[in-house]
Amino acid sequence: DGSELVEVGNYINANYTEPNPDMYGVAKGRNVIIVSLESLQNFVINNEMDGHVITPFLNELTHDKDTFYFNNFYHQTGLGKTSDSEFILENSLHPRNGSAVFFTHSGNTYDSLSERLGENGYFTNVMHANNRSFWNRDIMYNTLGINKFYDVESYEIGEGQAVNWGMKDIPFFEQTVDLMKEMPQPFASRVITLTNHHPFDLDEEDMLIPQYTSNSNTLNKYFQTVRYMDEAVKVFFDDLKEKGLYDNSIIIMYGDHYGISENHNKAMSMYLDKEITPYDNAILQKVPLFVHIPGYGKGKEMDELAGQLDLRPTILHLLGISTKEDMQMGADIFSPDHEPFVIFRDGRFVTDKNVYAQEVCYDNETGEETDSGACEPFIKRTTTELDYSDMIINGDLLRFKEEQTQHPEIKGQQKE
Ligand code: GP9
Ligand code: MN
Repeated sequence: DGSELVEVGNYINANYTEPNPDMYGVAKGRNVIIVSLESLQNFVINNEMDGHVITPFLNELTHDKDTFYFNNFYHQTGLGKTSDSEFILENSLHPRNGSAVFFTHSGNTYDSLSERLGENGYFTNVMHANNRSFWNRDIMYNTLGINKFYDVESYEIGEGQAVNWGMKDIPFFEQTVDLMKEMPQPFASRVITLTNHHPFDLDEEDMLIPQYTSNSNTLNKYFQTVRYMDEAVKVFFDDLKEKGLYDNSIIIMYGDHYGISENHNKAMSMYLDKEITPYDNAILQKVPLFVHIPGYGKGKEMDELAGQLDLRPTILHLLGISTKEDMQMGADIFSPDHEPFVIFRDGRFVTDKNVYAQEVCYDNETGEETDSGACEPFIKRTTTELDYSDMIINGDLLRFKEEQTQHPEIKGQQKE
């Protein structure tokens, strides 16, 4: 009931961090372009495979003056994969354990990023060349208050323009920019790529680097599709510039979840030239995050430890939109008070000092097992936060918040 909302609300209020005044509103009024980079893990950034650069364009962005590149940023998804990353971005809540929240709780009331952007005059939409019912998106996007879903029907897939799961990223981005040209501004578009998806199939002509050689066909092909996606992002930036949409936008890009599962540890161990422990598996859940603000000029590489739940408050604050009243569990990454503590959906966590995985406490610097005392307080906090997040979702608690804000008299009644 409503009293649970009060309990969770107290927890959330206690964790609220003030925005960084230097960053608050720096992208106010701009179009917002959020790119979900399919299965992109951070280990490929500024790295090579057999002497081949894997992500040349993204590497450039890591030292671009208009870009903040976060090299210590984690995905927090569960079984719902891409849809979980969308849920996290929209709500700054944890997804559900053991099932996809897009399927199980698409009828809830949420206080989504899209809804908040809509209230602030944005035309909100998602662009993704797949069937609209995949991951129950058609239903969930309505629930999240997203104005329009540009699904596969909005795209024309010409001869040779599809591979693997569907439309190739390069023609997808090209048509995406054409569609953006027609949108009312300011718009907020979430753009979801697809080519770099398991089993990482490509047409010969799109293979810009060779395959890796290991016992894992998956890892061998992964480098090639990542390289292709990198090229696609470059095309996207070029097109945005060419079509006049670049300067007045902010572009946020992040990896949605891992692409290489623990089943490929042997091959990964060969590539990284080290044994893969549970500590390493946790560290491998890093995905890159880029916050690109054309013309900003003061961007830099950031090693603040953060996760996907932090995206919602970070984005809203960059646009000068307050989140003080919001039921969110992440915090603005740019806030001076942002805490280096990332909780994974499965109960693992990372702090600046430790990594907790398989019920073992590791030293985050050395990767060595360490006294569990250091992890103890964070184990408790992890359980509490995951429980509270589940309480919000399972109890559909945000519907009470809506009643309270829309009908202040109800709030008064509850207080008595
Ligand atoms: C499907 C795409 C991939 O539309 O988002 O989903 P995933 O399998 O990565 O969750
Ligand atoms: Mn995905």
